[in-house]
Amino acid sequence: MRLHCAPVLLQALSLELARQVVRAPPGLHGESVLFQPLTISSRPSRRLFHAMKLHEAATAPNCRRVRIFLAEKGIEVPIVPVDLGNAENRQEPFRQKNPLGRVPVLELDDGTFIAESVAICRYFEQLQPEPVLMGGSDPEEAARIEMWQRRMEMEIALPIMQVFRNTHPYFAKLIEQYPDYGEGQRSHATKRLEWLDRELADREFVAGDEYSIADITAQIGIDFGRVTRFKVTEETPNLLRWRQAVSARPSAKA
Ligand SMILES: N[C@@H](CCC(=O)N[C@@H](CS)C(=O)NCC(=O)O)C(=O)O
Repeated sequence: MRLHCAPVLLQALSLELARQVVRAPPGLHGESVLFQPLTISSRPSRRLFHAMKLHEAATAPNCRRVRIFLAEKGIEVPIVPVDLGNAENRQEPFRQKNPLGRVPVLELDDGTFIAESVAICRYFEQLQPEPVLMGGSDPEEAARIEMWQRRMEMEIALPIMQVFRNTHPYFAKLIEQYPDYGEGQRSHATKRLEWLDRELADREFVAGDEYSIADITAQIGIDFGRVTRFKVTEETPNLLRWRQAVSARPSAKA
């Protein structure tokens, strides 16, 4: 029993202490929170997050998703660059962090690794709920945001990334490419962008009237599409208006 309980209690304690630490005004609305060596004065032996690191690559869209998310929350995490061009992510010791060899990976101070960009965002959403980006305690809101987050992931960002992976010379020496599949994903993504334009006709943001992770996922996918000649033009005016709005947010620079 103890064996099972101990990690759970430790996790709960960490979460509570983390909440105490990060309950500062978010950066876009005030001071940012820097996850640096922390000493909680009444308990100097407990130092949380002193080694938290985000292993990531500046040009990778899934990494940018996390950076934008953190910028919106006003959270800063020390970054460890991973050299994708030289396939650092495909070699040891990176594979010990993520056997799939993908970035981003969040390294917690106890040596735990969290891969998958949305899982990393979820971690920070729970540490610092405000501003709400993944749905608060309202089940309907959370489900709606999740629905749109998944749609933006599966129908917009992923197809655009597959065009790059399967047709761009960058990946030619790194993976086996399927150019026909890549081109198929281009026409799929193009149709889905037209669909998203129609969806945005009657609301400000992807999941409703509030900005959320669904906007971030669409943004990183569509922005990344520039590399493979995706353009947002007057032909999709609602999408253009939305894109200008998310691009004007300070987090877009992340
Ligand atoms: N589902 C993963 C996908 C991660 C992913 O595909 N990362 C890309 C960068 S955006 C990567 O590591 N590419 C390097 C490679 O495949 O060699 C997530 O959301 O984090």
